Amino acid sequence: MFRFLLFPTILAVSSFGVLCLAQLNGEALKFKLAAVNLPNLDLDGPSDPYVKLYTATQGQGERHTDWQKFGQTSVKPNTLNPVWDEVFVYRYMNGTNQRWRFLVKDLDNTWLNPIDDHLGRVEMNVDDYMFQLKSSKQNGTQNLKYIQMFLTHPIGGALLVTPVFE
Ligand SMILES: *[C@@H]1O[C@H](CO)[C@@H](O)[C@H](O)[C@H]1NC(C)=O
Ligand SMILES: *[C@@H]1O[C@H](CO)[C@@H](O)[C@H](O)[C@H]1NC(C)=O
Ligand SMILES: [Ca+2]
Ligand SMILES: [Ca+2]
Repeated sequence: MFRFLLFPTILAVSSFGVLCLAQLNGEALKFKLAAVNLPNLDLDGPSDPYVKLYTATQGQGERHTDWQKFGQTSVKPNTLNPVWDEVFVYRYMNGTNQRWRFLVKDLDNTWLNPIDDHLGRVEMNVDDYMFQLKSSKQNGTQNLKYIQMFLTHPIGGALLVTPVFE
């Protein structure tokens, strides 16, 4: 008898849950990545870059463990100007101080050189990214291609974040 009672309750809870999620989930940002002028840290040809994507929110980001990985690109072999194909989806919630940390690395993974070199790093507040997107739209640009973020550690290259609208 318990079973018969339980069933409608679960239905009601789950549809309520869907409504809540729709409100809390924020806006899905889609973007692709490219980079220009990366440093070359290989002796036998250009770097083999890839990117690790991390995020932290409000009151976080001081400790290393605050950063959660939410994506990683493929490796583009032998190039200092990689264009990655992956489309990343990020749940944006305005005003919650979300931050991105993107690490660009060079795949080494050889016996002599087992640790991947750093090709650059950038951190950005996602509200700032959205502000830049909005202001370039207001300037009447259909020709917005990307938001450019300059890399540090080491300094040199830049990461290009290209919004994907579908
Ligand atoms: C975020 O919220 C602020 C203040 O409410 C608003 O001015 C801004 O346009 C919002 N930004 C986005 C990307 O929705
Ligand atoms: C948009 O135009 C304003 C005023 O001309 C300028 O200050 C701003 O930098 C422009 N924004 C972008 C993203 O081009
Ligand atoms: Ca290397
Ligand atoms: Ca190489």
